[in-house]
Amino acid sequence: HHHHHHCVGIIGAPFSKGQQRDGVQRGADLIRAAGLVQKLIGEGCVVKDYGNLTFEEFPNDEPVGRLKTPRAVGRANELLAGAVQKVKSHGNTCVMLGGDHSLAIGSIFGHAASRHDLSVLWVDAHADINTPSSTSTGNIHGQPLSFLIHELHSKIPIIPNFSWLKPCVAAKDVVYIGLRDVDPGEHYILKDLGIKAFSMTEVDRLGIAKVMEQTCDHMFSKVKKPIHLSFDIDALDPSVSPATGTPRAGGLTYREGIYITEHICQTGLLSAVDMVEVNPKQGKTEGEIKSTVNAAVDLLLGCFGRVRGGSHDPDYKMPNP
Ligand code: Z70
Ligand code: MN
Ligand code: MN
Ligand code: MN
Repeated sequence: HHHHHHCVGIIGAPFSKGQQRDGVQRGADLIRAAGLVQKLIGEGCVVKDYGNLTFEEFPNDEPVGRLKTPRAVGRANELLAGAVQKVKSHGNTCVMLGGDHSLAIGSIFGHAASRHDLSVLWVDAHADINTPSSTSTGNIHGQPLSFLIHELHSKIPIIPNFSWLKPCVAAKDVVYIGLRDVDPGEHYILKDLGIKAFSMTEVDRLGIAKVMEQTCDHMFSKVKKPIHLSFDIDALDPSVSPATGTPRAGGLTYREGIYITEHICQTGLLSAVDMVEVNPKQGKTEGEIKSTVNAAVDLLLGCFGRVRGGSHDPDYKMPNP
């Protein structure tokens, strides 16, 4: 199992209109500049970088109900969905570098279009499952799962540039890890739909190893499904990843984050990953930005075979004295 190579396709999505803080559109290029591609190759991956998407501008993107900049978010995700579908059709594990978390709409939809029967592992401080009516901020990055889950279909109104989107994930196929900032309407939905969630309380109670065991038990209760890992960098504690739009105290440690990715890699079922909400403009110092970007890179390396105990090729030859 250990020495197969991973084929990785990277898409950059420099998009910020799912929320209101400038800077998050630079996340993808910073993660690349930290050496992601070379480091993945160093782990034995075959990597194709598909480059950055170019998103259309919508100068008169007035709110629809509470939703902010709906036209830009709808069109960006339509474009991203097509790009993810293409990467999957080439047989790659898709890595989507954000950008904000509204991009999970297109990333998961495009993934589901080529691999139905996905499981979604959502690692985040936030539940991102507000509906366009329950949202108090109007920011679509707080809502992507409501657009994707079959059971919430009746809660989604008609929105310009979203007509391409159909729900593609069942509530039973979603698992959360890291929650610690959940709105009342979101909590209602989680309980109503019985969505599996390991908040930071469960991480504290069980430890990350049991959380991952139970996460996989839940995801693979019947058949082995491809995994979509949607990783919001704010899931990690702000002491590790401060350069993000809404840091929240009491998050996952660096080690817990890495453990999640190592465990998911070992299932052999990882099919797509989002790495989102890295925002250099939210870092107070160069060091804060570096720490956040490095954490994102290390999490991605964990997804693709890096193990902390070290490893060696099967044909490794011990040098003679
Ligand atoms: C809130 C909302 C959110 C990230 C904030 C916050 C959502 N529940 N997600 N930062 N990454 O606006 O719906
Ligand atoms: Mn492997
Ligand atoms: Mn978040
Ligand atoms: Mn999020």
